[in-house]
Amino acid sequence: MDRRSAHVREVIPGARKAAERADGTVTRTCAPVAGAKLSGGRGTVRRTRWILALLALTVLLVACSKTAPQNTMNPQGPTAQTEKNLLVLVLWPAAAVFLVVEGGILLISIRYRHRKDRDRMPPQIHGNTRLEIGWTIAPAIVLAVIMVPTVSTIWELARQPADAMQITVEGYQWWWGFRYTDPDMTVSYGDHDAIVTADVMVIPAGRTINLSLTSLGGGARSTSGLPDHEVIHSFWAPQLFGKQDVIPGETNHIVFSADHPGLYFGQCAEFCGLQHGKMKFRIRALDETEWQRWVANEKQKALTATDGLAQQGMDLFFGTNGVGGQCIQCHGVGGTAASSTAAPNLTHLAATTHECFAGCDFETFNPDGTPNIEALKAWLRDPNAVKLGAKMPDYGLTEQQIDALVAYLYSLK
Ligand code: HEC
Ligand SMILES: [Cu+2]
Repeated sequence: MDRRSAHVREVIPGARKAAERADGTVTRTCAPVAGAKLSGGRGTVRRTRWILALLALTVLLVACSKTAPQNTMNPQGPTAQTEKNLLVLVLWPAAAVFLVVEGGILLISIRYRHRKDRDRMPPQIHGNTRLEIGWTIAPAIVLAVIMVPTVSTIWELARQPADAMQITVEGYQWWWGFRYTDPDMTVSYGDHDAIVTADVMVIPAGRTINLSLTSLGGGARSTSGLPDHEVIHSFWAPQLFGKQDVIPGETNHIVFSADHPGLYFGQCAEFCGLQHGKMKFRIRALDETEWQRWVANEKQKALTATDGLAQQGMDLFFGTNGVGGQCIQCHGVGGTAASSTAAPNLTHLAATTHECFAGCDFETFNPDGTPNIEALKAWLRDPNAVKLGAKMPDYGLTEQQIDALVAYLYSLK
């Protein structure tokens, strides 16, 4: 007589034999004793399961919107189109494999599930060389076939055409800077440096653009003058191009173009610190006329405030009268003494194309086009209160100083 518990007897081959009576029936199996009830109530368990499944489905379906601005399946340029083609190409074989494998699992687990009247253990199979060779070779063939379009797409997208427009993308914690490095994109004053913007990358529609991506640190610079807090970001505008890592000390490239004038949304896709989720950007593609107008405006130095309140703000910004002057430690304003590159360049902060600020966390303008004064005031009152962790300190400005600074900043068209 085997004195071990029933389940031990079940799992050890041979032990079962010992449990078998001479007439072939088994002394005890895993089957619940007739009449035994499950505690807890089966209905509640089933209902909870349904609710959980529905919740999961809801969360999944929320992602399905044809009009979502960051939809990979709705490409608006050749790079995103090429990437989508590859995705769809791989998706079909993957769907077929999924159906066969998951269908098989479902079919077998339903067809051969445990039943009350089935007492016998099914035959125990160990190893099947032909099957194992089969399911090793089949996926290898599928992967080898998929590799051909994948590798050729990688090569195709890595090509950098010589006539492409060059823009350097700089990742900071937590905002994006854009530097237009082509010789015809220099400003018309001072050392004729490159046009520099933040948050919104303005491009000419239809023109091929070669982005050089690099990470430059945390906005503020350490006392040694070197960029601080260098981290890895990822640059991603789903309708125009897939993700590309932005790495300190390295230069990665994205070559892309936008088919039509329009607005495209993007964001950082690599966890880079506290405000990673709000490290957004926009790409504004303009038609040729509007593009020329934008370039001409960006080449101009910052306007000098003439209005009384804005003038006060300008004095505070530069510390002209011995008060203020902190702003120029980090921000640059074209054609003035403020030349720091540690924080967003403010030369044309209030240009209509610069529609969002601080990592596109805030709208620069209200829907009717008027300045979004409240947002900028809240930012200056205490950047960390509206964007936790922001690398811009709270300077304890008075409401009057904030009004003056806001007036100045909105004069920078
Ligand atoms: C220690 C460096 C530092 C100083 C000094 C500083 N800022 Fe900033 N500022 C930043 C950083 C960094 C950001 C971007 C923060 C982010 O988006 O997370 C920023 C963002 C801004 C923006 C939004 C710009 C854009 O295009 O996104 C404005 C406007 C601004 N600062 C105004 C000011 C004013 C006015 C002062 C002076 C009172 C000032 N800043 C002082 C670091 C600084
Ligand atoms: Cu980031």
